[in-house]
Amino acid sequence: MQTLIIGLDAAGKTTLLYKLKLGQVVTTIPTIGFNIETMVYKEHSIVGWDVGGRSGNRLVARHYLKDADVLMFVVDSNDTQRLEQAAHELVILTKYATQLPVLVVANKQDLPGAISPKEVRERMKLQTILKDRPWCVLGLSTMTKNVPLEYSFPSFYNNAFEYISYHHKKHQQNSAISQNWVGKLSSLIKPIKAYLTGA
Ligand SMILES: Nc1nc2c(ncn2[C@@H]2O[C@H](COP(=O)(O)OP(=O)(O)OP(=O)(O)O)[C@@H](O)[C@H]2O)c(=O)[nH]1
Ligand SMILES: [Mg+2]
Repeated sequence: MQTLIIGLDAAGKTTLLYKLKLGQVVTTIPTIGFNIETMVYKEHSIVGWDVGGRSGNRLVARHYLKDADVLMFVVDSNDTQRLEQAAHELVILTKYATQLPVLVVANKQDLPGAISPKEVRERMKLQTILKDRPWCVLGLSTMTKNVPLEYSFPSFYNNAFEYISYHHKKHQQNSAISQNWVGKLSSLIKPIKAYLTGA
C-alpha cells in the first residue's frame, strides 16, 4: 500500500519517514526529488513516498496521487505564518484525488510556538477543504523532550499506521465490489449483445 507524504518545505516529512522506518531521528537536508522507503506494520507493507516541498516537486507529486492509498500531509505547527499557504497547497493537491483519505500531521508539537492539532484543523479550515472524504489530524513531535505523550512517537506510529491500513482495506474492498459489478455487468451484456447481433 502506498502513502504519499507531502507538505511545505521544512515541515518535517523526511524526518518523519525515517523515524517511521528506523525508529530514530536522522539529520536531514532539504529533499531534492523524493525518498522512498518500505515499512512493515503488522501484516502490511507500507511504501512511503516523501516528496520534497519545493514547488517544482509538488507538481511532480500530483502524478503520484493516483497510485496513493493515503495522503499524509505534514504541517509545521510552529510555522503559523505559512498555514494559509499549506492549506492552499492541500486544496490544490486534493483536487487531483477527490476520494483519497488524508491524514494531516500537525508536526513539531514540541516547539513552544506550536499550535495544537485542533487549532491547525480550525486555522487551515480542514473541514471545508476535506469535506466528506475520510480525513483526520494527528499531533506529532519526532523529538522526545517537552512533549505530551499523545503527540509522542509510539502513539503517533500506531494511530497513523492503523489509519493507513484501515483505509487500505476499505480501498481494496471497494475495488473488489466494483470488480464484482464489472463481472456481473459483462455476464449480462454478453447475452444481450448475442441477441442484438444474432450470434
Ligand atoms: N523541533 C522539531 N523539529 C523537527 C521536527 N520534525 C522535523 N524537525 C526539523 O525540521 C527541519 C526540517 O525537517 P525535514 O524532515 O528535512 O523537512 P522536509 O519536510 O523533508 O523538508 P523538504 O525536504 O525541504 O521538503 C529539520 O531541521 C528537522 O530536524 C519536530 O517534530 N520537532
Ligand atoms: Mg525532505
